[in-house]
Amino acid sequence: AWRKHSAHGFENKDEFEKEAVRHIETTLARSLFNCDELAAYSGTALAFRDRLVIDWNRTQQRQTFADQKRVYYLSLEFLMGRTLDNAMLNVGLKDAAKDGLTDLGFRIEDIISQEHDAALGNGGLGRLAACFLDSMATLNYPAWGYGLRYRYGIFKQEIMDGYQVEIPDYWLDFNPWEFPRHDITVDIQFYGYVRKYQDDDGKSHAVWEGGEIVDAVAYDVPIPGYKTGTTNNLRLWSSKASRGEFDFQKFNSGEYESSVADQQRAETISAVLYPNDNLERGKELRLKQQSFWCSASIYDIVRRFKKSKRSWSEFTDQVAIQLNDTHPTLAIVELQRVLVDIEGLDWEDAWKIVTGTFSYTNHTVLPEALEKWSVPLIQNLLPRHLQIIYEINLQFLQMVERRFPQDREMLRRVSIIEESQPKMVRMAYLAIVGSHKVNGVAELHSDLIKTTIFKDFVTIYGPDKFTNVTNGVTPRRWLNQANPRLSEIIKAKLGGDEFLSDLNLLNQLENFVDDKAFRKEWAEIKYANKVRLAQFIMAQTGVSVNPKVMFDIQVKRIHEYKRQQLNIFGVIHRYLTIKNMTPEERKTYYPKVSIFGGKSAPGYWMAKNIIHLVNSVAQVVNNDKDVGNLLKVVFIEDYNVSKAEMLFPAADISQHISCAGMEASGTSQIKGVLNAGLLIGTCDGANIEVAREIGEDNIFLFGTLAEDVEDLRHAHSYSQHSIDGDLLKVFDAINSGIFGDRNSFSAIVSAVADHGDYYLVSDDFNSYIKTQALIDEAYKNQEDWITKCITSVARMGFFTSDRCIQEYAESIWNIEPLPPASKA
Ligand code: 26Q
Repeated sequence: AWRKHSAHGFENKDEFEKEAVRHIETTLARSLFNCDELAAYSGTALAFRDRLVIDWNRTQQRQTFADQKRVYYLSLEFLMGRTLDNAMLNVGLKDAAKDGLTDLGFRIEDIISQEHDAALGNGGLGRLAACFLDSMATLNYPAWGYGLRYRYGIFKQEIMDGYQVEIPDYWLDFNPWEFPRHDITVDIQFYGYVRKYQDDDGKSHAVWEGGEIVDAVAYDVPIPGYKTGTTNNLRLWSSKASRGEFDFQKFNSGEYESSVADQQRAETISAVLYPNDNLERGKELRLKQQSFWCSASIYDIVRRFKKSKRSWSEFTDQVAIQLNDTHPTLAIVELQRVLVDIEGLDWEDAWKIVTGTFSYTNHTVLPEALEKWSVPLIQNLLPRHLQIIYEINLQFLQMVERRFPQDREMLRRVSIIEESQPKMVRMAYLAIVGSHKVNGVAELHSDLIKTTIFKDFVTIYGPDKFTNVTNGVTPRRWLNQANPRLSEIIKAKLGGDEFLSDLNLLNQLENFVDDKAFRKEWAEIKYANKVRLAQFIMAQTGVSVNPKVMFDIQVKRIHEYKRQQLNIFGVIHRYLTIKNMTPEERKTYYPKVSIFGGKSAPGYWMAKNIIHLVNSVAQVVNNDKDVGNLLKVVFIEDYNVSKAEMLFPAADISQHISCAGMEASGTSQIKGVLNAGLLIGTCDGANIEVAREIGEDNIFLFGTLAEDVEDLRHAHSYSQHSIDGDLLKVFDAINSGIFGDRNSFSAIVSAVADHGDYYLVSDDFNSYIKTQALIDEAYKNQEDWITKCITSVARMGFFTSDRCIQEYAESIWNIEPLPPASKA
């Protein structure tokens, strides 16, 4: 009912076929006689794209006309994954496409899997941004995303001889989901100098002159909501040599090569996504990316505001800007610069607008992940911005001094400028000072930032500036799309698919926990998903796994704090246990498949070692005749969003075993439970809230508590660090060389045994192993296991990203939904 139009609209199977074929023959200029799966994908995508575009144009018109407050979500990462299936769900004609494709001789699943993932992100933070876009559109919020259009997304991972190798991810060959807007191009300035002068009234002004200009060209991506006509916009900026700058003089005078080289230098800015997660590295190109994207986005937002002809005092009634981590912090400085230097506002008036506009989400407490930029670097690239940062800092420190006289230590601690050699700008502090709200992403994390890294700022601003919004995921992708059959039986039981937009409705599933037929189907679906994964594993790795045994997965970026090393030590322990058994004992032992996946940052040597160890252990275990089907170890190459959609539905159990206090939230535990798997986890991040929601009986928690971490670390360095006997046996096995060259893995062992065990692997090993034994035993009782799974899914309503967006909208952005007329 929300959609009544038909310009290029198809409404049924036959019309779909006509549209898809028309696109294949005309838009793509291909003959139907050699229509392969890729061409069929392209035709299908273009047919659905036409449908999206209609809603998109209407939504944008409606939002412009309504002229109410919008939110802008600034993120350097949007880890979107594939789009077609999601577009089909939201347009609502998937069945028509399915039947039409069958007529043309294709299976819809094969067509969907032709699409290349849009992988413009590293991991959790980027995927969160993608889930938030989905929820903002679904809830009819007037919202835009702003990001960078990287030519290369996160690298593709290949495993060669057990080692990670990075392959460039050139993904733009055919991307029907983006629309270039060559008419929306913004000049972006770098380098140069600042000239100061006084006008006739004696007022002083700053002018940023000289340097170089690069163009930012907008590419727009439609973001459809579920069961609504709202289709929001994601605007990605691409860098290009400036039209003004392209040196025709050079070009004509025979310096063709160097003029093209200039062009390439400009295009480098948006060329590649930085592949580090939770590690900051101060490279000039990264700073250039940040400032390029912030300037273009602020220019665009201000231009849109100015078209409404309102007074500046109304800016915060029209605009909210959310900063996804500190990566867009320069937007604060840029808005202040535009308001003061270009629009001529007084500093104080401008600053009130700025702080009323911005809010900042923190995603980490890891000190090595907190962004800092060197003052000389900013001075050179952004001379005016540096002056503004100093002025912001001065005003802030004066305010602090008035409130806390005589506390010089406090001033030193909270200064936005770190007095090091060279001086550094602390981006998180700048983001806090320039925002009206700061949030963490899970309760524990939001509490921790208030008592540790941002403690002084709570003293200064009071506790109300700091808040929590626990992360969530979109059930459209992470339940319906990833697990269509599970979604289907839930729909049947609940009498409709309203749960996909109101996830709390899942709680009605508890009424069916004893329903025999339902339980049977539930188990069959898990089994079918495991069969599919087993086939994939066979095709990709040649390893045969039995879908009847427990599938245990840990898939996420590889990082020491996430402790994949604890997992693989546990696997080795299990292997040694099996090896020490008699054939009789083996017959009654618990069989299991242990699945790993994830990328390491290319320069993160220890994480790469961990990948190598996992693959080396897999090689030995999978080929050991004594072990047979009791244990298989699999490393899934190139873990990404579309593989996640296959993996979580096939998991009996997933691992979220970070060192307590270090995983801000995590979101994959949510994906695990929502897809009818149980969790083993530490008391960290959102695990704690998952346990609270689903009940402690339905989750396997173990290990050190965050509050004890500091003391334990301290103990490691003083008393003799005593290591669990079982773990020592694991180390002996590694050191004996049975998994290959012992030297390759000595660093992994030493980090625990000799270098302070910062991540508390030895402290948690014993309880980890014991908990794994509990899981083995629990899995034997399939009836209880299924009860736990159904109960858990029923209680996961809280973890929809729709709830997150509602919280942000109400308590941070202060915005209202704008539903399409027919829904109002
Ligand atoms: C910073 C500076 C220079 C280069 C790269 C970076 C950089 C890039 C990506 C720093 C951090 C990231 C990504 C961080 C991230 O994904 N954090 C995760 O965010 C999730 C969503 O809130 C949480 O669930 C995870 O706990 C958190 O680790």
